[in-house]
Amino acid sequence: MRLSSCFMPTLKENPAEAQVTSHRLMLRAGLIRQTSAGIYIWLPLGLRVMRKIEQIVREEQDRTGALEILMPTIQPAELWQESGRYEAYGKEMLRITDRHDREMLYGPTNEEMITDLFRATVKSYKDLPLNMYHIQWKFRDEIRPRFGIMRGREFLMKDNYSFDIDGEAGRISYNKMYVAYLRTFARLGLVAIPVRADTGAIGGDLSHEFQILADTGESTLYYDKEIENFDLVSLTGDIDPTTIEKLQSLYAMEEEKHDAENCPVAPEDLRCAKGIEVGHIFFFGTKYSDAMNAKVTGPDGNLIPVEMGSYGVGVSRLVGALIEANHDDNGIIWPEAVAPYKVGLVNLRIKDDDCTAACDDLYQKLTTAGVEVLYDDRDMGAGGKFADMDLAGLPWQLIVGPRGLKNGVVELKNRRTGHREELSLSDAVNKLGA
Ligand code: P5A
Repeated sequence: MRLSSCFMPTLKENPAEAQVTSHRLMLRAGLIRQTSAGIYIWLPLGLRVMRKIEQIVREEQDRTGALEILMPTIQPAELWQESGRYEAYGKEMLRITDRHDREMLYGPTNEEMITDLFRATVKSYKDLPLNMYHIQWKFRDEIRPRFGIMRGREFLMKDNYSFDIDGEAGRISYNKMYVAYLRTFARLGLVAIPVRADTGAIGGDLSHEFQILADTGESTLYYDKEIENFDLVSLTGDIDPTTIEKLQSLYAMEEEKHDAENCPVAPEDLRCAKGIEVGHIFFFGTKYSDAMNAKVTGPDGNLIPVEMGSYGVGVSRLVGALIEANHDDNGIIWPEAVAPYKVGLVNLRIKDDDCTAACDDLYQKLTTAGVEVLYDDRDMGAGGKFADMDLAGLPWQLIVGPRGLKNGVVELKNRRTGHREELSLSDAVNKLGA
């Protein structure tokens, strides 16, 4: 993509409304624009990052055998009246009336809708286990939307729902998701601490939140430092049940539930850190299947209410959380797995024919090799170009100027380490294309 034809409205100044780094950088780097409180337009670069996160989340779901569907954003009120949550959800639910005066709502989550799908279509235990997910926009009329897309009103969530014949099978599904979440966050380059959680509006008795560590996190966590020894980032193979049990038995609590006096962890082994909740999983058994009469025939012919769990990843929130975990004073530092482009190609002298010919050639060769390149072909000073590249946070900067070209070299800078090296043009293509 040529920057001259890309839409990347950057801001020089820090926007006054942004309190946290990720919000500030997302606005400054031209990733999002607010349209009303907690509602945003995703601009080209921001959208590319979100799509990459979505794809990693999708691949890890598909790996577990979960099936992708797409449920609508608008739901009928009746389903929520059946489950009892229509009143209970209160003002956080955006209620809509259609032209026939039917009560509808913009979905804050989809337990009711999928339970309705299930009861209408699945009749026998032989069709279980079943796990379906979708990646869809949600609306929650948060009382205090803040931190940009981290606590938005409209946000993108991956949510899935498991159906099992009994509690034991339900817990196996739960643990499968638990592992899939650890894998997903590890692929995003994040350390996510699984914390025992309350089940709140979703319900049930078993629940974990996945919290990534960041100083600007909204929650304060206390956890056994053993958890770090698990090296969560490299826990990407198949994890055996004993390891999962061990991990789940380790102490990790939010501040509100942490009781310093009765904490089972010795003070020297206890860690305290701020976290951002990027995922939340629930096993709630028959809460919705009882309320909505979702039953299957068991092996003996009796009708059995199905055991369910639901599992959510904050896909749009992850864009902000990733920035909180990956930035410096100059801007964003995208992990390669989610970077909007891998390489920023900086043409230092657009008016110099040789320089521009060399850049055009590099752009073409890299693109042909399948490398995603953002080519800064704008006619402006080097200082502004360097500042924009650092702000945008692409993992590699390939800097091309007339002086280097005289010696047949270009400069390659690693955004994270700041390391620079001079390379021949062909070595640069080979290195970045590898
Ligand atoms: C689980 C999936 C649920 O809604 N039902 C379906 C369950 N869980 S949850 O914890 O309420 O939300 C799941 C994840 O969504 C993200 N999230 C948000 N992201 C941005 N803005 C918000 N206002 C917001 N609310 C929730 C979080 O990452 C959360 O873990």
